[in-house]
Amino acid sequence: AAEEPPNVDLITLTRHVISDQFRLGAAATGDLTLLLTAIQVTSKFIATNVRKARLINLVGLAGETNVQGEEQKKLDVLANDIMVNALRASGKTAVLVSEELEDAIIIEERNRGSYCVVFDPLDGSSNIDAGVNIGTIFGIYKVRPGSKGTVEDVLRPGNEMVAAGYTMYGSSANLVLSTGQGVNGYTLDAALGEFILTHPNIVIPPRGKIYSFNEGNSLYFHPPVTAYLKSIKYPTPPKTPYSARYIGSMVADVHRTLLYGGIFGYPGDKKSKNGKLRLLYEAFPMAFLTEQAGGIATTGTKRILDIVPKNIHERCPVFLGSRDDVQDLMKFYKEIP
Ligand code: AHM
Ligand code: MG
Repeated sequence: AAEEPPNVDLITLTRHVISDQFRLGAAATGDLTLLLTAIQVTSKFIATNVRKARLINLVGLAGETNVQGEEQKKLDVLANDIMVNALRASGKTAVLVSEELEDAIIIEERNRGSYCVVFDPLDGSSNIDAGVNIGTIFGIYKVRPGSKGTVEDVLRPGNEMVAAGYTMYGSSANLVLSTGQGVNGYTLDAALGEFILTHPNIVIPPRGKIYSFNEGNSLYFHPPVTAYLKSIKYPTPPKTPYSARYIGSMVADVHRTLLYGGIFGYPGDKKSKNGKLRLLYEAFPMAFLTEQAGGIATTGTKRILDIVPKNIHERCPVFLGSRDDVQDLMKFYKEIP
């Protein structure tokens, strides 16, 4: 059989973002495009290192403990350094917040731009050594008018973010991005070294058939969560039970939820009042993407994107996914004290 002719009109991430910004007209200066270019480069660099990790002894512990008291893996440290260096050098940032760093980085005047980036450089660290999917999560704010960049510029609700996204390092590297006009997915073409638009306009199915919770924590779950899980596992016929899928990498679990639908949850429970996930650089970006894809992201009782953060590393309960599924869960929070 004859070989298919190559696609000669590839839409790269940069091309797509530029045309997006172009449509926005006068308001766009091109700075966000340049910042997103810098983020893309970090994702390519991290992807390369994730791929090589087992061969060049990057797995295992780096011998340091991060802010949350967890041991850092070597790849986490590397990914953090890659991002801090590239974002600073881009000249487009004013404030950086990383899961791996206790304090926000305030960019010195020489390199200062007008965006703030909050990120988890390598999320899902418990999966690194097993070669299971991990990812980078990021959210972007514009500094407040008149501000030169302080921590206050990122202690703002997620609904003020101008863009958010993640890169999943799996069988391929997938970058999923929203600049506030829907969600698009790009796949890294390793030969070209470019992210190519492969998933235009991602929309979450209004209802799914999958739930994604760490049910090993059931003992600590509050009654609304327990009752909700029971309702999807033991439904009244003719309804049939949901399937369980839980990778333990938020990026991978959310990625599947965006594409297939269903519900992802990391609740607050009797042991951890606010759950495990970090508001600024895990919950906000994923909530932003979920809403942009037509889904819902809630703590169970309130919209995640409306929370005003008090500190950069605070945690927050998370339920997100298909509209109908998340609404079902919220009903249990309304009905059960
Ligand atoms: P990390 O930042 O230490 O990698 O932890 C965050 C990860 C998320 O990716 C994932 O959703 C969650 O932790 C899984 O937690 P658990 O192992 O308690 O199920
Ligand atoms: Mg994390």
